[in-house]
Amino acid sequence: PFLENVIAHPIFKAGQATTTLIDTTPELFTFKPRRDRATKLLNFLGHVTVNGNPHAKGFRPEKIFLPALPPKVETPVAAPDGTRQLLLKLGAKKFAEWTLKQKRLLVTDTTFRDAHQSLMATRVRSYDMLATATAVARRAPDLYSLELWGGATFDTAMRFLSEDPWERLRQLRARVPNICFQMLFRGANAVGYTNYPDHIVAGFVKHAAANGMDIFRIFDSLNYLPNLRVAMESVQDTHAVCEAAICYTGDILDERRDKFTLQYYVRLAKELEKMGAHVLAIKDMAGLCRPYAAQKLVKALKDEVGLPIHFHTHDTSGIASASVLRAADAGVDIVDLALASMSGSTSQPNLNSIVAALQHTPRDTKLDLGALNEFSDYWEQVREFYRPFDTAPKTGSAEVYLHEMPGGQYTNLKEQAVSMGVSHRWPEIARTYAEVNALFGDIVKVTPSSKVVGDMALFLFSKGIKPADVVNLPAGETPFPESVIDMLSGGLGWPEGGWPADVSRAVLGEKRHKEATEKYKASLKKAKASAKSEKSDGSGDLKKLRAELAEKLKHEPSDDELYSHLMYPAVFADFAKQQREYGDVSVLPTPAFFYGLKPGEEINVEIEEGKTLIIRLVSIGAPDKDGRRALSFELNGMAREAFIADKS
Ligand code: 3PY
Ligand code: ZN
Repeated sequence: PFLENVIAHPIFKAGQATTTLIDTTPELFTFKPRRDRATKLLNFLGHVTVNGNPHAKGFRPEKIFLPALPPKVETPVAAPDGTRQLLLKLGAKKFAEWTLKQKRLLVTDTTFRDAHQSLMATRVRSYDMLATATAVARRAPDLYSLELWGGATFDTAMRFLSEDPWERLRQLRARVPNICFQMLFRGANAVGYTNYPDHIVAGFVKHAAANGMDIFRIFDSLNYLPNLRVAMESVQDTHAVCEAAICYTGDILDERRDKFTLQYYVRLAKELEKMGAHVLAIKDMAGLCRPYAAQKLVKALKDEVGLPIHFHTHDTSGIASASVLRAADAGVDIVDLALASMSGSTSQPNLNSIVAALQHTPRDTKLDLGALNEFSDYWEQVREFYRPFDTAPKTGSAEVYLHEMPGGQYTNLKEQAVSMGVSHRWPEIARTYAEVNALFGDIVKVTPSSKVVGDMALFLFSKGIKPADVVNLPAGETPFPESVIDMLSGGLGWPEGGWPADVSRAVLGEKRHKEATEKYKASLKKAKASAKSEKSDGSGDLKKLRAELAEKLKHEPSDDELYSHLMYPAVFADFAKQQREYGDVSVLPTPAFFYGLKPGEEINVEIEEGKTLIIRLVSIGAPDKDGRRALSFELNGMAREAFIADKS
């Protein structure tokens, strides 16, 4: 088992093991008891088959799904060098200079992250990504990056898919050695929803970079720049690219909206450049950056800052492709797009069509459209597996300019409205969301601030309180959602100009309102005073946290376990329990994972390279007197039974 541990260690796998690996890696000496992986998987399949997967929303497809055919790829042809090799060779600064020199429009493919976060509640499993990853590395090596991690993927992987997000990162890295990997990082919130201490943010960044992350897009949900500092500096200490984001909201072309103006964005961009960003992102998370606004903004930023500009938008309006093309005309360096069958609506604009649109023009992306179309065909089949989660609007809508909801939140809030039984009143809810935004003084809305606006909107809607009337409520006496109280107390940092005093007073009560005001004033002074963050190394603190977790787990935690636990303690505990019970279920094909098997259905399950189980469900027995059903399987041709309590 010791040798197995060594061979399985990522440093060994990466061919970078020296003898110090043994001295510095105590976990090599922790031996997992031999488990019967097949038995655990049969139990899992049995449970899902009899009782359904609790995360599949009760959906039971009639048909047996055929496996999706991955795009063709000749193996063992090695993946050609790509941006990852360039980054490792040049270092982040020179890599950014290289980026600036490219004439072609560079493209980030968001299919593995934001596209499914925005269309399908972030439910796409590693299995479906891994099946096409080898082809992507070989047939689209000229992509600038693959956005495949961070944002909501970290917790949903564990929470709904029983998957280890760190494993996903390493498995994809093993298949795609050549294209830069990109993640979305929520500044001081890392991949969570609240602010974390500096040393946790810094440790997380370091661990992600060591496991293959190359580009960190860092943003703050209120554009409160001090919240970006620790993450930015931590990235600058690694090999990776520090891509700092300005979150775009409002409309720079509308002169009546004088808060989020062109000057405001240029000022932020210049600050980020000073803070050491290698690349600047325009993060238009709701798809509000209209075509002519995109052109004007990109032109101004190109004139005023020396960094490559990366444009991120969503197609919620249906015309975001026009924004991308206008941005390209204005000289934007990189754009985010999603493969055709995973694009449009609340997702990114269509990668394939933009590639086609730019062929034979000066900004030709030089990507292989035939390959991209095959990738899209693959995803069209895969998307079928996720039908219960696929709830994005079917068409573009100009309503987005009214409610300004980010792509990823739209489907979530709509789901919440369904579960509250008020989905038929959606237009009112959307209006309330817009009114809450106005109440808060018109703010940037993106995770987690967008969630707070949503919480407040649903709260007021369910209580029948009009947002405009909040300021007339007796101060501090209404049981507002905890998230709202925390945000107005400065828990997420501060919006431009602070919170409106009358709203803060009504929500927090006089005493806490005064404290919050003092905190805000102090933050303004501090932001001016500190050129660099005073982050302590926090190693003592991490040691303590690690020891606490060791106590819980009854073994020395790995860094994966430590950071998963620190981000999401309860979710991680459930995930770890599920792993002990069923083993690694990420190896199951997606329909089997969500919907179980039908009698006669057979699946191939590769539990490790070269080790495949052929599992066939033969029959499902009637419940016995204790309500247990016997499920007959064939496992590699041998009869096996699982006894499952029928709780359906
Ligand atoms: C996230 O934070 O998950 C986002 O996608 C924000 O746009
Ligand atoms: Zn997005």
